[in-house]
Amino acid sequence: MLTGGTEVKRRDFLKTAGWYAAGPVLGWAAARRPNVLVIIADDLGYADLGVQGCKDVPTPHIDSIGATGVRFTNGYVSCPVCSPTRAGLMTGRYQQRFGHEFNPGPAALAEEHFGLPLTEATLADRLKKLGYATGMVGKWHLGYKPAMHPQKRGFDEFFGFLGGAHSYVDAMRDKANPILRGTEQVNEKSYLTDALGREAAAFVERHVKEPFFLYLSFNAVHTPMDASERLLGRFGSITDARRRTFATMLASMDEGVGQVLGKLREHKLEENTLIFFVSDNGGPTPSNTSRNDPLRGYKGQVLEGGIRVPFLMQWKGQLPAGKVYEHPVIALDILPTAVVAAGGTIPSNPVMDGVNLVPYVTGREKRTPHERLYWRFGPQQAIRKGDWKLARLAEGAPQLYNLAEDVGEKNDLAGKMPEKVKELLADYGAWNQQLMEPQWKGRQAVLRQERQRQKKR
Ligand SMILES: [Ca+2]
Repeated sequence: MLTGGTEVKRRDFLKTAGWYAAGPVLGWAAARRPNVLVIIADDLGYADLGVQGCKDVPTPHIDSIGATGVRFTNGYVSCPVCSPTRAGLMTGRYQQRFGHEFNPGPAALAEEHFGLPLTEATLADRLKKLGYATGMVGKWHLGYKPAMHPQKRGFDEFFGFLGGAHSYVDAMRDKANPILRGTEQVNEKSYLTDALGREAAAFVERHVKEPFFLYLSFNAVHTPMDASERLLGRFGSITDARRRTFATMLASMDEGVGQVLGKLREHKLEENTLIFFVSDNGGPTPSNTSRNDPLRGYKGQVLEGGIRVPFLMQWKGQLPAGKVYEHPVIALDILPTAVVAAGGTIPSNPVMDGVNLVPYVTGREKRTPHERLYWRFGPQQAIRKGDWKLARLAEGAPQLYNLAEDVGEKNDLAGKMPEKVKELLADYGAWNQQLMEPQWKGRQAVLRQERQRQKKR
């Protein structure tokens, strides 16, 4: 919680920065800079929201973000798994530029130097510099070591856990990955997703009088499949037990989002808050029953089902309501959009890959935000250029799809269109040259190594 002293300093800063004078001159409707709320879901598939076509689990609160603002139908993340996507989102940069290509594996087995490199400025660092109160609630997954802790990466406050997954019902189950408030372990008794909603709403309540940035990072609907007992009765009509569990996990997250949105409404902050909702990767259908239809593929793959996700943005009064935006966007865009909205600027060095989305969704800028988008995840590679997508999976030749005609990536045109394949490979190669080698091994390699070590003993 902020002390009085910090608040005074923040007010002084705002005066020095000339904010109070600059606002009206620049024509901003709001009397102060917008709050920034970034909500990220974990392993939520493209079709896992009501507004995205989900029929058996209502998600009215999350859906309302798209209804009050913008829903992106071609919204991507920069990796089909958790940690690298978050590294991209937190920096606005393709994470392979700084070697953050893979998940680390479980906390106890992760490589010593795993974590978002300290050379990178996070969204929290940038907004804190602009005088924002910054808080994070939920899953971090960007480093386990003390130097990588959220409160060392720009966040004033932290409630959550450092690992990649967590039990929802037993705070003490994973000794290497406890629930923390700041750096102190907490024996949380509530269902974890309920607790994250509670903490996020409390953060808003504490900071209604100043610009704030809240990063609300749910681990729902990632495994383990722990049902919310409280919500099971609501889904009695779902006969499949795992799907019923999933429904409670998703419903609890929707309620948590509702709590935070309700808090913003209560304090009349809706028109002064920029909100994003994304999932960190596509749904891993076999493990949690999530759905990616009509897309092909799952979490872990550079097919659309692994990288195209629910992607919503709201800024009431500033952005059109109920707009559906179809040009491709990517979670890397969240940082520049937020920093510019906060009155900051984006230096050109180091390279920023995301763009400010506001002029695009208001229609002031007619071009597409990204001529090309790229993915590299170990041996998997992909590029999207206009409607064309070239994807090389872990094995086999590159596949070429026209996503405007074939969103399900069923009709591989690579054999018929060698010139297009060549063009996209050359574009991909030019991007790939700018990247670093991965700075640690992927989760699978870590687990394989551990199995071999166990065998030798
Ligand atoms: Ca994930």
